[in-house]
Amino acid sequence: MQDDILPPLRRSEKFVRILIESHLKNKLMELKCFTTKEVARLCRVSDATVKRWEDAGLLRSERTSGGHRRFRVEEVARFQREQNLGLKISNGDESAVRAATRCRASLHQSESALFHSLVGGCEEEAANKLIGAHLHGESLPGIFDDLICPAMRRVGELWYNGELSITQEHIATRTACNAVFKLRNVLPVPAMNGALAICCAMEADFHELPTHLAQTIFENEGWEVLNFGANTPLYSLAEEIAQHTPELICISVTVMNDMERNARDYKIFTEQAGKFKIPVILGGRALADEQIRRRFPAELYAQSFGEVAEFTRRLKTKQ
Ligand code: B12
Repeated sequence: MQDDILPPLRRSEKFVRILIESHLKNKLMELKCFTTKEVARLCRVSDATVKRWEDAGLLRSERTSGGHRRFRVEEVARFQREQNLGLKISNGDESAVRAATRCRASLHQSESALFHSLVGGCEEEAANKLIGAHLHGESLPGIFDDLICPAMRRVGELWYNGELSITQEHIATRTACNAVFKLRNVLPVPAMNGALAICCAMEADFHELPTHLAQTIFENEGWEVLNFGANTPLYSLAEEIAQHTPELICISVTVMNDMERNARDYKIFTEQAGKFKIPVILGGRALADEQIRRRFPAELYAQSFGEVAEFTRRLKTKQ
């Protein structure tokens, strides 16, 4: 039946149905589709390039009722696969595919998907999981606290139980670091607030991943960051403070080997930080020990990257 010969009530019913369908379509598209900007970030090209692909019919899109382009997840995946974009296999991934298959066969099925990508050394796969979580609205601290940390904790447990070798642990950490760098590259650039944060891990602590996570959190809040990485002597950090006078210092302590020496160096270091009224955040599993906390006073003992982000935001509002 044609629209113009429908009785008035039927016509308004049809109008309401169209409205509901259009609303549902928009909602569905929000759930399962990427915006032009998101596709651009995934493929590491500009928004204009994505629009050109769409205009040329290479990448199919749908339109919202407002006329905006929306790209279905499967369509973007097809396009990336066919064009070898964004999902390219990077250094180490090819041999890693075989290693991953071996690991997947021998390890428990119940491990997280990210865990498998990390232990298998599949950088792109791991990065896509993190980027996917970000695009689906997971916060950055959430990605770190709820995806990366549990996967790395599992790596540590299996290593401790002798089910993963040291080399597999090394591959997992390197893969996690590289995946975090890739995620960092697609994060929207925040408005910079002109503040500087310094982060590192304490001397004799070789765990570097927490320093990269802290760095990314600060950057995401609009801070400039100097990350000195693992194994940073406190006397050397004190010199950097005098030179750069940062607004915040964040030190990661996963393991504490020589507590007496570290406590001595830390006292001198905090005197220097105190002169410039610079707050110090300490984070890491070594700080779970009450005795260690007593010897290492700090403005915050962060137990999660969510707490770091929160603390940083509160500092910012004071400025
Ligand atoms: C990778 C790894 C290594 C690598 C690091 C490589 C690298 N380039 O970074 C290498 C091989 C060097 C290594 C060495 C060792 N490791 Co190690 N390692 C790990 C592993 C698997 C992952 C570490 C990691 O990056 N985690 C990611 C962080 C962010 O997660 P997390 O530690 O759970 O942190 C949580 C909080 O503590 C907090 N947090 C942690 N750090 C920070 C920092 C900031 C700033 C903030 C805000 C929050 C925060 O947030 C997280 C969320 O809750 C852990 C397992 C684990 N549980 O993590 C073991 C682990 C930390 N290592 C351990 C051990 C024993 C060692 C060695 C002593 C082994 C040995 N006998 O040689 C040496 C020590 C070397 C040294 N002097 O540093 C133990 C520590 C046990 C303990 N006493 O607490 C663990 C827990 C493994 C285990 N299950 O037994 N390790």
